Amino acid sequence: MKLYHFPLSGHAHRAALFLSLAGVEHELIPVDLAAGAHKQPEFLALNAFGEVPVLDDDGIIIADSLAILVYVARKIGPSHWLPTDPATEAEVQRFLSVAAGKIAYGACAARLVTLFDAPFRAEEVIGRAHATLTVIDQLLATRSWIAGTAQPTIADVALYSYIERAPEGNVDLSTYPHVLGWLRKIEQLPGFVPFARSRAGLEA
Ligand SMILES: N[C@@H](CCC(=O)N[C@@H](CS)C(=O)NCC(=O)O)C(=O)O
Repeated sequence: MKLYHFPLSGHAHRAALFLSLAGVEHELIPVDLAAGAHKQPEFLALNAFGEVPVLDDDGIIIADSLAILVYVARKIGPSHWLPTDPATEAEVQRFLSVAAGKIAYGACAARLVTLFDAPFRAEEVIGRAHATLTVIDQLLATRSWIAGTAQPTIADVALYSYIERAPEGNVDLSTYPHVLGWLRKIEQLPGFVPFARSRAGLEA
């Protein structure tokens, strides 16, 4: 499979991370966001929203990081990554929604402010990041993995990248011991690949 990718994108990282964790052979195709390559007709033909990541599985095009996680999890066949029991699958979906909502407009947005000068109000997005992390930390006090399963799911993968790099957006993780423990457990999974580090925010 080919993954259209940008190293500083947490959305692209979560897709690349899952391909690696799932043991799926893949090639990373760099997309030069700084040069606007994602807004050129060739890339827009793959994803009309003009965003990375995009997966190309032998001509089957999947745009959107969370859609890629679902596609790859289904493609590899039954596994712990995307359980089919209705209640468990719904719990996984619940946290994919957290990744697409509270995390995107919280920890992710806070990092966009420090890395790319994005026009968000830092106080607001950092506040949203902390409100989300507080709940996730409470949940992880009683759950090994975020969807309450015995083994990791794509919900853990979906949440990992922007939470782990949240300090780059001035979101301090030190008061979330269960989140920190969960991040380290993900990093120990076979096939784990790290998200690029930037000198920004609390990591400057
Ligand atoms: N919902 C999309 C969001 C992807 C996204 O926001 N990608 C960013 C990089 S982190 C992007 O390509 N931004 C370029 C732009 O919007 O101009 C996903 O989950 O893949």
